[in-house]
Amino acid sequence: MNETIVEESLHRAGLSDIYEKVRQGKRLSPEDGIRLYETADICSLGFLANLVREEKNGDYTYYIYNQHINYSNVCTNLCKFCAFGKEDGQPGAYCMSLEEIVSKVEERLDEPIREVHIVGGIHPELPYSYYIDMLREIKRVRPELHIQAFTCVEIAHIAKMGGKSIEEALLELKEAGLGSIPGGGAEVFSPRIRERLCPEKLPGSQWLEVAKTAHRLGIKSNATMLYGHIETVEERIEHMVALREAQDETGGFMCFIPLAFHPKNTSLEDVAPTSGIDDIKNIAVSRLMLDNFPHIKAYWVMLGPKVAQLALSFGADDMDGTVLEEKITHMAGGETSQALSNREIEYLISSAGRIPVERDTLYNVIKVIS
Ligand code: V47
Repeated sequence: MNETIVEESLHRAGLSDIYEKVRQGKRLSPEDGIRLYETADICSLGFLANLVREEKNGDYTYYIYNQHINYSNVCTNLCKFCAFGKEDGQPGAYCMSLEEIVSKVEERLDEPIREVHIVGGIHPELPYSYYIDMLREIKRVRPELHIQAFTCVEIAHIAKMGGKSIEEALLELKEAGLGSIPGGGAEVFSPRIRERLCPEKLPGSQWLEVAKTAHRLGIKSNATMLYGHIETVEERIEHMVALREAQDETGGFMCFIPLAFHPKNTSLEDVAPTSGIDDIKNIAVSRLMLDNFPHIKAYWVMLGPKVAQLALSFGADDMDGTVLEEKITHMAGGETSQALSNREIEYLISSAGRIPVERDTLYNVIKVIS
C-alpha cells in the first residue's frame, strides 16, 4: 500500500505515534494499549498488528493435530462465567476413570495426533496419584504424544492434594510425562474481577507464580485472557502487561489466546455475546502489547472459524488445532462444530492468503503446506 495513504489513515485515527513505535520496535505503554482498544478504525489497528505478525511469523500460520480430554467437570470453584463446572453429585457431574481416559487415547491411535490437551475442574477428592498415573498411562499407550495438561490453577490444586510444593509437583508431573501447560485459568488477573466472578479461584499473582516456576523448570506454557464479561479495557491491558513482565523474566510463554466469553448456561446469561469487532480488537491489541510473545492464537472453537480466519489478518498466526470433543465452550452455548479436519483448517488458512504450517506443541514445524 502507498506509504502516504497508510500514514494519512493512521494520522486520522490518531495512531501515528504508535505506528512510529511499532516501526522502531519500541514497547507500547498501557496508555497506548487503551487508545488501541478505543479506536473505531479497525483497519488501521489491523494494519499495525499485522506489521508485528509478519515481522515475527511472516505468512506462516500454525495449527496442530490435537485431541482434547476434559477428565472431570467436578469443581469447587464454580466460577460465575463457567457452564462446565458442577458440584460433586449434582446432575451432569462426571469424573473419568483412568481406564476411560486411556481408552479415549486408544480410540484414536490410527490418527496422526501430536498433542493431547487435558483440562478439568478443581476436584475436591481426586488424589495426587490420579494425575501422575493419568500422565504415565497415556505415555504408556502412546509414548510419542505430547501431553499439554492441567492449567496453573489445577497445578496449584494438585500440589496441595499431594502435600507438595509447586516445584516438587511440577517436577514429578514432568517426570510422569507432562510436556507443557495450557493457558487456562488466567481469566482476568484483576482482583476486582476475581472477587466478583471467581472468588474461590487461585489469585492472578499465584497463577503467574506457577507459570514462572514451570518455565524455570523447563516446562513451557500458554496464557489466556477471558474477555467480554464485566472487565474494563484498563483491566485487559493490566492483564497483558502482567504477562509481558512475566515473559521478560522467564521467556517461557509460547502463545497468548484471547478467549471470547460465551454466556449461555452461566450465571452471567444477561451479558451479550462478544461482537466480531471486539473479538478482532482483542487479537490485534494483544499482538501489539505482547511484543515478547512469539504467537497469538485465534481459537476457532470460541471465535467461530470465520472470525478466526479474519483474525489471521489482524495479528493472529495460530489457529490451535483439530480439537474434537471440546466441552468448556460447548456447555456455554458455543455453536462451532466439535472438530475441524486438518484439510478444513488448511483451507481456512490458505484462503486467507497465508501459509498453513502443521506444528507440534512447541512450535517445531512438521509440515509447510504449499
Ligand atoms: O480457563 C470458561 C475459559 C478456559 C467459559 O492453552 C470460558 O492453547 C468462554 O484455556 N466462555 C479453558 N470461555 C480453555 C483454555 C484453552 C483453550 C484452548 C487452547 C488453550 C491453550 C487453552 O476457558 C478457562 C476459562 O478461561 N472459559 N468458561 C465460557 N463460558
